Amino acid sequence: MNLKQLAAEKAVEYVKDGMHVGLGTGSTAYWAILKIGERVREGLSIQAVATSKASEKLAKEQGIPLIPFDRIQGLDLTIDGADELDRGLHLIKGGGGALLREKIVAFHSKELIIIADESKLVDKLGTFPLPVELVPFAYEWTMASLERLGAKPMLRTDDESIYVTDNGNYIADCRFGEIDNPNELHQRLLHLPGVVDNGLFIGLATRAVIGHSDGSMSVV
Ligand code: ABF
Repeated sequence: MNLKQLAAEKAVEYVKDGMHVGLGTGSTAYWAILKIGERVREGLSIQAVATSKASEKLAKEQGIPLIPFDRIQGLDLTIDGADELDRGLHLIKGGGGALLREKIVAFHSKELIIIADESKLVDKLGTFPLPVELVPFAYEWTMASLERLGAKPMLRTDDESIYVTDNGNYIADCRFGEIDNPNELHQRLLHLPGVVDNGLFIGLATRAVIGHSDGSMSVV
C-alpha cells in the first residue's frame, strides 16, 4: 500500500455515521474519497461537500451523497491533503489549485484532518512555493506587490495558457524562502488588493496523519 493511501485510510476511520464531511482535493485525498465511497456502499450514512470539481465528480462516481451548502451550517470533519506541514500544523496548500475552496470548507469544519506522506512534514515551511490566488484584473500589478513583499512569484500555467482556478482566478506560486512567521505572512498577503487568498492554513488543521516509508503511521 502506498503511503498516501495508508494515511488516507487511517483518517477515514474518524468518519462516523451521521456526519457532514468535507472531501479534500489531490492525490492523497483521492484515496480518502475512495475509502469513504467503499464505506458508504457498506452502509455508512454521511453527507458530504467537495472542495473541487474533480473531487465532486469522484464522489459522485463513488456514490457518496453530496449536500448543498445552504442545507447545512458547517461540517463535522474534513479530510484533505497538504503540500507542506510543520509540527505546529501550519500548512501550505494549493499545489492542486483548490486552495480557496479548501480554505472555506476547512474554516467551517469542526475538525480538519490532514493526510500526507512523510515527505510533506518539514521543520519550516517554504520549500514548496506558496500558491496565492489572484483576481485576473490587473494581476500584473498584484504580482509586483507580491515581489515587494519579498516573493519571487511565478504565474501558474497549464500547457501554454494561464492556469484558471475553479473560481475563475489565477495563481501565483511564490518563493519566499523559509517562512519564519507563517501567521504574519498570511496576514500581510490578505491585505494586498487583488489577492483573493493564499495557501497558508493557520489554526485550521486539528490533526495530521502521516504515512512513513517503513509502513508505520504517526499522528501530529
Ligand atoms: C490538496 O492537494 C492541496 O491543497 C494540495 O495542494 C494538494 C496535495 O496534493 P497531493 O495529495 O496530491 O500531494 O490537498
